[in-house]
Amino acid sequence: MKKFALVALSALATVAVGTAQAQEVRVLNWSDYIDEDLLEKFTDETGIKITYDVFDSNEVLEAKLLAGNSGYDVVVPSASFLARQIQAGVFQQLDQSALPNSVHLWDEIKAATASSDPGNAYSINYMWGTTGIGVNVGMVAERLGDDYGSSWDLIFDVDKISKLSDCGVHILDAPTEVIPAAMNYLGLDPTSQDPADIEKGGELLESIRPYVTKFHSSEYIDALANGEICLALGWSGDVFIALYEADDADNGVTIEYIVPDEGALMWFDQMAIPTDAGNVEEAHVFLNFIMDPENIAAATNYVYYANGNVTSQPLLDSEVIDDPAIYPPAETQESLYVLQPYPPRVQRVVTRTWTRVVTGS
Ligand code: SPD
Repeated sequence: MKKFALVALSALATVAVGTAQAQEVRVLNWSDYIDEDLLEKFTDETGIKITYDVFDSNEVLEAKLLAGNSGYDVVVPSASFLARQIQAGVFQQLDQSALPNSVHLWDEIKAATASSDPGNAYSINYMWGTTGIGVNVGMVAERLGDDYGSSWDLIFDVDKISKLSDCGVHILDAPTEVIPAAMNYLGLDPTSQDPADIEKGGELLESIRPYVTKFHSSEYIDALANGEICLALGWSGDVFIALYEADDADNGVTIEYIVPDEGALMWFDQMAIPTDAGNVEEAHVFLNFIMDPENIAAATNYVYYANGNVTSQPLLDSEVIDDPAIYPPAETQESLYVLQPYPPRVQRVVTRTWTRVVTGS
């Protein structure tokens, strides 16, 4: 720990108090992913100052990490990206002796994340969720009828999405999630790494592109909540944030989150410490704080994402723990798939395909 240094300077018994070296931790997390009161609580409890920045794309985070010297002590890649980053030497192994709260982690989630991080040696789960559809109930019912269903048809059937285009459609700018969703809709294995399957997913996306207002990974929260858009391919908790924002605003907007019938991606966001982090001890203190059941329950109650901490579950609001779209029951879980990291050769195909979808060239 860096503490005040008291240094005797001379025989004249002059005593100087050395410059206080404030302890700090620098965290880079997804946008709209924490209750800021929790950050204040961290500093109040530990005396460690926190610098907190946000991002909204695994690809952007990966580029920063691979370039080195990111300047961050804690970052939060999704598990399917983390695996490749561990192999590239981006992260350091966690010091388990500094993480006593890891006893609260949920074995089921640990087992799932171990396929990307064997033994969970480099990361802890922060939150997990699904990638599905956010709907403005009134606007979509007006255009498709009350029985608009719960299928990926809403996004991938040209006949349906073309009728929703005028009320606004956002799709995540997340190639490794959206292309597999399209492959899944086509009846292909969404986890396939065959370039021909990825191309087919891309072709389907190109066919719906004229009806998409924007590819973006965070603006859809406010846009859904304000009634600026009626459809979003987005992340579970973000759609719930929009739902409750609209409720609070009492603006007549009703939002629904759909885990589509055909199945959806289940993903895991993992906190990890870069190899070149400057504040390793403080980073562990932060991870341990996050794993305190009371703290992670507060985070989940605020952002509506499920977490990987089993002891926190009795502390969750019932509108969170009892919502099957946030904590999916076993039967829903059967329709969910988990992605494995793409090797660089396949990742290049995904990136090329996505550029064609988004730019139309
Ligand atoms: N607003 C927080 C969004 C967090 C989304 N994590 C993305 C995981 C994708 N696999």
